[in-house]
Amino acid sequence: MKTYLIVGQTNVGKTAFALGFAASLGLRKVEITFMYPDGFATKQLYPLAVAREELVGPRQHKTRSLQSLVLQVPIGKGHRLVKIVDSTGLVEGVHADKEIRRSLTQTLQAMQKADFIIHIIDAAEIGQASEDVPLLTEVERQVAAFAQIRGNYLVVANKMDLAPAKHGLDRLHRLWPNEKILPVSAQDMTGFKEVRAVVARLS
Ligand SMILES: Nc1nc2c(ncn2[C@@H]2O[C@H](COP(=O)(O)OP(=O)(O)OP(=O)(O)O)[C@@H](O)[C@H]2O)c(=O)[nH]1
Ligand SMILES: [Mg+2]
Repeated sequence: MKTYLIVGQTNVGKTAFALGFAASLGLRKVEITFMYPDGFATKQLYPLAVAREELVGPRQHKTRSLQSLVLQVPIGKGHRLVKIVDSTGLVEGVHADKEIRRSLTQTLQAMQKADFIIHIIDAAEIGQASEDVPLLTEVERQVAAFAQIRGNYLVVANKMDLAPAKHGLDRLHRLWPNEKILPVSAQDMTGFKEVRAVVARLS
């Protein structure tokens, strides 16, 4: 079973994307395994709407553990199981909160084991960013470089429902002319057909 690790800055929609992907497969319920940095793990079955309500939100660092979902993805005439792992938002430097520091270490360790890294970027944020600041944080650039070398990198431009996102997507295409960038809106559930096609091809 291939593992897809979702990474990106906090609040870009990583959890909304993971749950949106499950919804796009027609699921009404999801079983999520929470793996905490101290080694504790727990499983919970949620109706999707409840998972969205409880696990997605505008507060920074809503997600503080690895949260994995095992999903059946249609491939040709059959199905294949894939593991989608959501993670704590990447931050620059040393975060003041010990719990977040530990979960970031956990994310970086998971990166080494993952078969694919899905980097979620808030395209609306990028579209609004001033021209003279780097589009990505240093830690994101390092993650991208690491994954691009390993050749297991997928870029997802989220929040395409917001007006500045179109310009953000153009800027990302200019930054990475050779990278496939999948535009989605985890809120409006657009773009997931293409995501499913890419995941099916890679699995
Ligand atoms: N407009 C819009 N908002 C979105 C979209 N996806 C997520 N959001 C909102 O963005 C905020 C953050 O979403 P999350 O999925 O919790 O983001 P995250 O990257 O998991 O954040 P952390 O776990 O805190 O690092 C929430 O208020 C979501 O409703 C989208 O496609 N469009
Ligand atoms: Mg989250």
